[in-house]
Amino acid sequence: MSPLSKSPAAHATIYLKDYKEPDFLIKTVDLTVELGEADTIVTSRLDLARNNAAAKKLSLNGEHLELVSVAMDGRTLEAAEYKVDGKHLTLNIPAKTNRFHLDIKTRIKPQENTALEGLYKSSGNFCTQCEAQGFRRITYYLDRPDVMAVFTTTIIGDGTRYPVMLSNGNLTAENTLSDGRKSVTWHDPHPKPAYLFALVAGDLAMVEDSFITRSGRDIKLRIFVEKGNEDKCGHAMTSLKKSMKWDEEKYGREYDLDIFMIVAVSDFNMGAMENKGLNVFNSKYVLASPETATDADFDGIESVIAHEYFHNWTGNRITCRDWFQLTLKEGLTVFRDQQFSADMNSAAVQRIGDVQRLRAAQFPEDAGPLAHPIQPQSYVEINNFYTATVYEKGAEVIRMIHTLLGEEKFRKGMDLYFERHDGQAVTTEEFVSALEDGSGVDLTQFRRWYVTPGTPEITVNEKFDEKTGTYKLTLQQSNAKAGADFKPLHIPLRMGLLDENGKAMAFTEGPFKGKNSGVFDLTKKRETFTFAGLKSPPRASLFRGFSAPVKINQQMDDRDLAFFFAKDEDLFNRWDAGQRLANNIILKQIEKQDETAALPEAFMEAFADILADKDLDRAFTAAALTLPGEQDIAQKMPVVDVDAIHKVREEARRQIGLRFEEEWRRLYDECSSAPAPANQPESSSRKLKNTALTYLIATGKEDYVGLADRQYRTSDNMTDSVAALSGLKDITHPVREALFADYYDKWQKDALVIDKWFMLQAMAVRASTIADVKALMDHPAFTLHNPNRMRSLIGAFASGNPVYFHERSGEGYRILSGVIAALNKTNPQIAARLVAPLGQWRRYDAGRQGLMTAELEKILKLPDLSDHVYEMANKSLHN
Ligand code: 0A1
Ligand code: ZN
Repeated sequence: MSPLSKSPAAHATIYLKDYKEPDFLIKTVDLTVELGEADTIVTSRLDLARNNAAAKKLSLNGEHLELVSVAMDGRTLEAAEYKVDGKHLTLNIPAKTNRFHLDIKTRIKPQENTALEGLYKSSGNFCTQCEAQGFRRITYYLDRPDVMAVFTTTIIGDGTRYPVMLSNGNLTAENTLSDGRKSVTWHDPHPKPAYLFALVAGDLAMVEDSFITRSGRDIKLRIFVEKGNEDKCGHAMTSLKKSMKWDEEKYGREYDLDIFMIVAVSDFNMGAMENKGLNVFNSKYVLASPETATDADFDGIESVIAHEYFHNWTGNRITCRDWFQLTLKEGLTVFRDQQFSADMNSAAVQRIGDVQRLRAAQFPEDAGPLAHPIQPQSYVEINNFYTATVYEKGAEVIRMIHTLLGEEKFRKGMDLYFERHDGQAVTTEEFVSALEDGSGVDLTQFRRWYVTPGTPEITVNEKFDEKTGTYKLTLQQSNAKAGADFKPLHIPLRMGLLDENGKAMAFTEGPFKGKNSGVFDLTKKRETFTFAGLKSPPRASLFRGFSAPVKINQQMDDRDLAFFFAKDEDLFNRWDAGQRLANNIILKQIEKQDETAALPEAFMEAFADILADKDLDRAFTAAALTLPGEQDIAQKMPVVDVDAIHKVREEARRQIGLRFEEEWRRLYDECSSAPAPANQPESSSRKLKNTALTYLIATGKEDYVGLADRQYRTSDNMTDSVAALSGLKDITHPVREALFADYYDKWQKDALVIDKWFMLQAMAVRASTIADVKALMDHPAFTLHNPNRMRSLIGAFASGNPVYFHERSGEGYRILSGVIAALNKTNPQIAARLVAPLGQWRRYDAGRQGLMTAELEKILKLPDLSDHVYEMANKSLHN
């Protein structure tokens, strides 16, 4: 048998319009996996049912498999009775055969699987990753989400090497076989697509807890980790229990098996995976102690644990009909995890973080060659569509539905969605219809969000008639990516009016009469809202809470922005006004080509006001006092000048550091010693303290290098340690070198902690950076084959260090394309994810454009170019 022939059609495009129901369905699967050191043997019995009377052939997906045997209804088939190529096993099915079973035996080698898809080994343990199309690397199957089957899985292996053997559902049998091997059987009663299948086997430690559901069922909660990490599971477990409770209270959703398991593995392509009853996590999103994880890591764990848990209803019980519907589960589940985190923490700070992430990752994607609607219409490789657009913009789309319907009607719509579609594989259209029917709100025009790429731009025009006291607000929509047949979207505009002192002016008429804030429906290309009966000209605070994922063009000078920064009662808009103000000022300084010019007084005063406001949440203050990032500023330049942005921003930080030096010192001390204010977590204080530290270091005074040194040496938590290193990363100074050396020495045995060490150095902006990055690639602790380690150096360099990634010689680009070439062979999924920074080439000067496109062309000429990398590089170059 020839298992690995060449794929039939190279880089074929798959279209949503070609979707067809499956010809056959699979009712049950009985899977036996015999784990071995040289070979793993997978035997499956599939119970199949005809779904299309005319179908003559059954074509099962299978890749990187060796077929050992196939039998139909008990009769082993001859080689002439089926066809195998690199992607399928195809059988003829007689016309009258409506129900039959297949027994298929395959041989695989998980220990050689570097792609981390299907069954693979991580630190000596077996684990699986089947989303989106990994199951076809385990056995021949109808590997598509609209084929949902009941799985029974038996795992057989050496019980001393692999005492823990797990799969989905409930444990039903555990035996020792006559040959001494261990055998364990799991049964999952919920029909599911193959992408939710999971299997884990290894010598793992377990941490156990329980949760009583609102109907009184006692659920076992188990977290499995490598031995020695048991004491780092507490936060993950607490987060899980909070998530379970929250989903019951907020959405009425109860857990549906008797056991919920999480396994942490150190080699994982993504963050985590929602396999039914057996979530597999990147260890980064499970393991934490204050000594080894930062506050940001703790927040990340809380939100990823919640995300995967929430998928049990939005993703697993109701799944996607096909992969074009990915946002059905991902947009909705991100929205739910954001809501959860907002409820657990400061809602305003959470929202600021959500929007920062959207603007940093999704806006550039939507403005560049890889732009796609949240429901793509075609793809070459589905793994390339686990994007910021499908996830983060997808979540914004759900949030807009929530805003348009209001809390109560949204819940009614969601209830109907769960009731109507439980146990089904559905489309986004079915989701929107359920929300419409449950709420009674018409979403006809709103549906355009699903198929429109690009970020809408809203141009604002304001007029006030003194005589009549009438204010006219005109908004115009446009979208550079949507093309000539642009159709206006239905956009929720949450807004309020302020008087000249910053006091809210209640609406005098209309549906929000007497209220300070309301949601208006923007549905036309150009639309005017009139507000009458006003005594003085109002100032409009628009898109409060970022009520729609749009860009706003509103004429505001520095004074206007400073006004909103100081006064807006909407904390999100307050923060945003500060960011816009800082952006404008930095862009003006760049234009002047005089980076040392003094910052305008209006800006300094606005900063001073926030610094002095003791009533604000410290985490909010920290966010408000942090300048927009270099990439954020870059998005506003016609041709990005990475060097000018860096210089001007650093100079602004130096001036702010010096101007408020006393204040920063006071804040630093206050936040280090005084306990966090009641109702604020300690992490808020650390955030503000470390913001103060970076401004103090920015003054350039030697004293503050000493302060960072002291902070590092006396720190009892990773947040403060990393902040000290981060504050010093850009300078060349004996203290810096000593601290980085000490950190490595101290933590070399803890991979997640060492990832931070690589990342900080990859993001350093100093003359030796390129040489440092190259040296780090040769460091004994570096490997391209662990995704976390690779991302911490190469990902951080390409996406987090604009100055040196875009260094004029092109060396940064060459480093990246070399890594892409290497990973194209071993882990194409991860290789493809690295292409995007090169795809931004149109944003740079001619010299850099030439260098970046040269690397893309080189990538396209690689021998054995994977579909993954091909699609990203080809679109990056030609779209
Ligand atoms: N569904 C997961 C994301 C995920 C997707 C693909 C993976 O492997 C290729 C792994 C995880 C989530 O949204 O968390
Ligand atoms: Zn997800």
